[in-house]
Amino acid sequence: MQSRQCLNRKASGARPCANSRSLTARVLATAAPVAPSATPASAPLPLPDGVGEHSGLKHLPEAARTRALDKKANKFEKVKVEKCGSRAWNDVFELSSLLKEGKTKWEDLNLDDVDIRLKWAGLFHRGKRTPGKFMMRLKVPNGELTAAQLRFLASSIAPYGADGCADITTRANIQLRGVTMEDSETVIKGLWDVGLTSFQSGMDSVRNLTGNPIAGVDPHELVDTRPLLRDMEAMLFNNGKGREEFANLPRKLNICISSTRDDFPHTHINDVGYEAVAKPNGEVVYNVVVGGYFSIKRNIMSIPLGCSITQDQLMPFTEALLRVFRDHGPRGDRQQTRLMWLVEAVGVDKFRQLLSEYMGGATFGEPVHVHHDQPWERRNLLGVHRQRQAGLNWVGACVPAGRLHAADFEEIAAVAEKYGDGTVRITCEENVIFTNVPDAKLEAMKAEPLFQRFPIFPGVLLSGMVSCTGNQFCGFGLAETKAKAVKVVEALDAQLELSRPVRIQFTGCPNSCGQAQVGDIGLMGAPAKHEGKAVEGYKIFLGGKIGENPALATEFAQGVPAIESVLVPRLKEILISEFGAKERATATA
Ligand code: SRM
Ligand code: SF4
Repeated sequence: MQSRQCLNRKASGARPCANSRSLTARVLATAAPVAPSATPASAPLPLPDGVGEHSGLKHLPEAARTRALDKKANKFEKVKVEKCGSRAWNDVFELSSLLKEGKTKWEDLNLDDVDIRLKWAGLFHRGKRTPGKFMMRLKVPNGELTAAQLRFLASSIAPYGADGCADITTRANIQLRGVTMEDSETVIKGLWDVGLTSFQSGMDSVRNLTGNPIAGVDPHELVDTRPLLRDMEAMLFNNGKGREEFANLPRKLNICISSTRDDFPHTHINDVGYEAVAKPNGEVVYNVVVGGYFSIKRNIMSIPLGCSITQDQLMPFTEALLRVFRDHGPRGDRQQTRLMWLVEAVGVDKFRQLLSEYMGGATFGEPVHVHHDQPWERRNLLGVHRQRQAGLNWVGACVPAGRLHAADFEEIAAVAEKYGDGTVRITCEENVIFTNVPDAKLEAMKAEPLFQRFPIFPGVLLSGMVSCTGNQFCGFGLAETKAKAVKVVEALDAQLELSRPVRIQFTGCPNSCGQAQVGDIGLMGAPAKHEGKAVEGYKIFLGGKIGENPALATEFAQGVPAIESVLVPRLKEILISEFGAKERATATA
C-alpha cells in the first residue's frame, strides 16, 4: 500500500548535438568562479554595541539598521538581527555532525535555528506535518538538469523509502522531501559535487532564477537564457556556497528572464522581470518590469521600470538592485516588504535613479516598444516539437502535479541519455522536457514505459494543470492539493471535450504558490461546509491570462467543498459555460 507521502506512483538526450561540448559539462560549469562584483560594496560598518558578531546587521547601512532595529520591525528582522540566516551555512554542518554522533536531538536545538534560519541553507522543517523531517529546496537556474544531477537526486531521497519523494516546483526547481538533519551535510556536499546547491533558496533571498525552458533549442527565442541565468546565480550566490552580503534582504525576491513572446517564466508576477526585446538594429536588450507578487494580502502585476538595459548591464544591474532593495527596502509589517512596496514608496523614477547611482552613474536605455503584426498563441511545451536545429526535437512530458520518486529520477536520466543529450529541463508548470532528440529516435522514445506515467500527449486539462504542495506537507495548507488535483482533472478530461487548452492551477492557501491567479481557472484552499460540517474547500478564480497580455484571475466562487462528487460537477459546469467544453458521448477510461 502506498504511504500518505507517496502521492501517486508515477513518479531525460543524446546523440551529441550540434552545440554540445557536452551540455553536461556546460551545466556543471556553474561551479566555475565568477567575475568579481561590478559594483564593489563599501566595507561593512562596525556593529552597534550589544549586537553579536554574527548579527544580520553586518552588511546593512545605517538607515537599514535603524529599520531592522525599529520596534515596528517584523519578527523575522529580530531573528536576523540576533543571528544572520547566513550562519546556517556553518550551523547546518555542525548540527548535522552533533546529531549523527548522537550528542543532541533536534528537539533540543534552538527553534529559531531549526524552523527559520536553516531555510537559508535550503532546509525547511516540516514540523507541523512530519516533525523532524525536512524539505530541501534546491536552486536549478533555468530548470536545467543533467543525468548525473538527476541520479544524485534519486540517491538522496531513496534512503527515506516511503517518506522520500520530490517535487518540481512552480519556479522550475526541485524540492526533496524526507531529508533528516543528520543526513543534510552529505546531501549538501553531494549537491555541490554535481554542480547544484540548496543554499539561499528560501527566506529573504533571491529565489530560483527562471527563464525559457526551451532555451538554446527554441526557433523563436531572442537569446539563450541559460548562460545568463547560470552566471547570475553564480554571481549572486558565490557559486552555490552562499553570499553573506545578500543574505539579509527585506524579503524574498523573484527574478526571471523572458526571451520569447510566450513569457514562459511569467515576468508579470516576478519581483524583477527582464523581457528580451530586439531593437530595430537587431541588438537584444532587456525591458525591465518590477514589483509583481502574490501574497495573502495583495496580488499585483509588475509595472514597467521605464527603461531597458543592455546584456552587459544584466549582472551589475541585478547586483545593484539587490543592494538597493537590501539598503532601502521596508522592514516593518512583513506583508509590506516585497519589492513593490519600495518602488511605490520612492516612485519609479527615484528607484531607477537609485539603481543608476549604485552602478556608479550608469545610464539606461529607453524601453523598447515592439510592434508585432501577427498575434501570438502561447506555445504548449508538451508533446513533440521541432527544434531550431534541423533533425532534432524537444519532447515535453507531463509529470502530474510535479511529484517524483527516486525511480522516476533514474528513469528520466536514462531516457535523456538514450534518446536526447543527457539533460532535461523542468518547467514552471512542473513538467519535464527532453532536448535534442533526433527524428530517428522519436518513435522508440515514445514507446518508453516512463511515458505511461508521464504522458507526452496528456489530456487537455491535465496538460495545463499545476499544483502547489498543499497540506500534505505544508503547514499553511488549508486543503490537500496535488492528489486531489490529479484525480479531479483526470475525471474532467474523461468526461469533457475541449477545443482549446484550459489551465487549472491549484494552490493550498492564499500565499498562492500554485499561482491560482494565473490560471484560466484557479482553485485556492479555503474553508467550506458540506452537509452542515466544516470541510476542506476551495475558492474558485477565473480569467487568468499569461503571455503577451497578462491578467490576474479574479474570485468567482467561495467555499466549494474539496469533495470530488461536488467539485467535479462544479468545475464541469464552469468548463461548459465559460470555456465551451462539451460532454463526451462516451466518457473515456
Ligand atoms: Fe511558496 C511559502 C512552497 C512558489 C508565495 N511556499 C512557502 C512555503 C515555504 C511555506 C512553508 O514553510 O511551508 C512552502 C513550502 C511548502 C513545501 O513543503 O513545499 C512554499 N512556493 C512553494 C512551492 C514549492 C510551491 C510548489 O508546489 O511548487 C514553490 C517553490 C518555488 C521555488 O522553487 O523556489 C513556491 N511561493 C511560490 C510562488 C510562485 C512563484 O514564485 O511564481 C509564490 C507566489 C509568487 C510570489 O512569491 O510573489 C509563492 N510562498 C509564497 C508566500 C507568500 C509571499 C508573500 O510575499 O507573502 C509564502 C509565505 C511567505 O513567504 O511568508 C510562501
Ligand atoms: Fe503551502 Fe499555501 Fe504555498 Fe500551497 S500555497 S505551498 S499550501 S504556503
